[in-house]
Amino acid sequence: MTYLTKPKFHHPSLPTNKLGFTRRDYEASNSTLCAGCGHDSISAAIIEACFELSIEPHRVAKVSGIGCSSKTPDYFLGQSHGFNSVHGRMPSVLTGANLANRDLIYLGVSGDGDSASIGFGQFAHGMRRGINMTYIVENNGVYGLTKGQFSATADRGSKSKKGVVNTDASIDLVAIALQLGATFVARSFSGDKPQLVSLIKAAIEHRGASFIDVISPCIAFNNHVGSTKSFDYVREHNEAVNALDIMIGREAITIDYDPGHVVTVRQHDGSELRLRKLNDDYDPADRLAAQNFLARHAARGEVVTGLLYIDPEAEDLHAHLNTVPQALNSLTEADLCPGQATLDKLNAGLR
Ligand SMILES: Cc1ncc(C[n+]2csc(CCOP(=O)(O)OP(=O)(O)O)c2C)c(N)n1
Ligand code: SF4
Ligand SMILES: [Mg+2]
Repeated sequence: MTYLTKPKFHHPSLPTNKLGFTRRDYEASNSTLCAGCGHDSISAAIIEACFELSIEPHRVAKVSGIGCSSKTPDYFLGQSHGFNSVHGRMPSVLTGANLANRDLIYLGVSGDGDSASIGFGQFAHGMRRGINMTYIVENNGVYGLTKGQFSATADRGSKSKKGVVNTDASIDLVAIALQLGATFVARSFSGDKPQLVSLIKAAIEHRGASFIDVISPCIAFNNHVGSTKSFDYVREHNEAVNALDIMIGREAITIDYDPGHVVTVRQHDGSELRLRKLNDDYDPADRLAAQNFLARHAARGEVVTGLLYIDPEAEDLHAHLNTVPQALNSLTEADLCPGQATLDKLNAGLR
């Protein structure tokens, strides 16, 4: 059986958010992934983030490709829009939907195979165009769904379950996203729910291309000694540069911080993010320094996590293209047809 619905019953005293919804209202079918798969923890973090942000489920559009990771939108936000596209083609489907209707919150869910192997070109163009979306890669270094072949994010020198050593150089999607102009770039770990929930909330609030690479161990094919995407490896080599304590501005600051310990990032739309520094030298507003920092730590086998880069002045694709604010399906003939006189003038200008 590939589809199991969850019972709707829940305890009457479950906490509710500002809309009166419980966490159960953000769930969907039961997961059919392997018990312990990192991807299920990411689904739980998405549910928590949307619950805490009090998002109306019908305002979210989930778009994915193919893979165990791309199956997960079936397991969260059951009341939202969803489109399970072709392997590696999620970004273009999401771009089209976003251009047609900017009012929805776009959540792109993909895998390392889906985004760094077959869909690498699509990933790159999604990042450089500044589509207003939260793009999550559930990165396990293998093609989990097709039984554990190395993907393009597998580190050179890491070992497969059968002991084969990967000889290809790896693609670091965070480094690529930084280079191509994504305006919110983060890395997290499926085993660190508080960090992941805060990053997802901040990414949803950011207007522009938000990318989160989440190391998400595949317990069936890539969780052994010699893998650099296993739970043990990531726990031992995780270096978090900052932590988002409270993130949505508009709310009063209720925690006292040591001066100099917190960076407040004021975004274009007036929202604010508050970052607690874990590494005093790390500046998340400096794209070049972030690239350098990442490369130096990657060479030492370290996994740098946290909010790695943010451009508070970011604008999205609609601002770049100067599109109309309404959803395209709400435009009438009067909006779309410029009239005979304008057409005649246009045609005359082309003669
Ligand atoms: C065009 C095409 N090529 C190949 C496949 C076979 N295929 C299905 S999922 C997959 C890899 C999925 O890996 P990833 O995106 O990392 O997801 P995971 O299962 O690891 O979460 C492949 C190669 C396919 N479905 N379609
Ligand atoms: S094969 Fe790997 S990625 Fe797929 S569900 Fe199982 S543990 Fe998760
Ligand atoms: Mg994978």
